[in-house]
Amino acid sequence: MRQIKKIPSKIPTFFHEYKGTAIPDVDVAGYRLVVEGEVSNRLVLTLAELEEMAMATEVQRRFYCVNGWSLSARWFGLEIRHVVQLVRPAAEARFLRATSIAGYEDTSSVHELVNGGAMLVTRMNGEPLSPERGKPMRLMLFNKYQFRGVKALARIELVREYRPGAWVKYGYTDSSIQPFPHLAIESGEYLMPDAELLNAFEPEE
Ligand SMILES: Nc1nc2c(c(=O)[nH]1)N[C@H]1C(S)=C(S)[C@@H](COP(=O)(O)O)O[C@H]1N2
Ligand SMILES: [Mo]
Repeated sequence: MRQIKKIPSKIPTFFHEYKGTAIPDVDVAGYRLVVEGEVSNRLVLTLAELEEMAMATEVQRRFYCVNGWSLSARWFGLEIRHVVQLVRPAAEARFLRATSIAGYEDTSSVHELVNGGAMLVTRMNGEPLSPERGKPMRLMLFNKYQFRGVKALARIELVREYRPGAWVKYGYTDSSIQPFPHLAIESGEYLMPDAELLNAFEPEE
């Protein structure tokens, strides 16, 4: 039986790879995002290099979690369509796989990312991303559930093959945003529960 020791008072956000442990800080000076796979122009980018690109923009958009809440904020970064133009993937490489520093991954259709204005985000509401929010860089989707939007990005690959990510393995076969009402949160920065609260959830047997 499912046991909940304590009812959370905050909206749980998710960082599977650090569940129950402290989210480590990231050394921004040593950080590099690698974009590779079936591309003619492999990219290695520092945080500053991405932020200084002329195509970088800021948008006010809402993202949706499959667990029924949504969050609107200002996001600064680079749209995936620019990343695709820069690396020039092979025609067969129709998927984009994103992997976090600690190994959480998900794979999305490049077409869906480009169409939905997906971005590599480095700032939320004008501030650099906090470790909870995916410092120093995250992928963000606005037309699909955010479990595909990998936080604390280490690597992007343009690939031929789809591979199910963490949430699809849990049984979410379709990442389309469902029409039921989501709990709407406006620009909240302090939503991440502490480790104690995360531990209050007992996994289902
Ligand atoms: N690396 C990593 N990225 C992740 C996740 C994760 O567990 N690990 N969870 C995803 C899910 S399910 C959601 S809803 C959002 C939560 O983003 P937030 O913490 O900014 O609310 O991050 C997504 N990106
Ligand atoms: Mo989520």
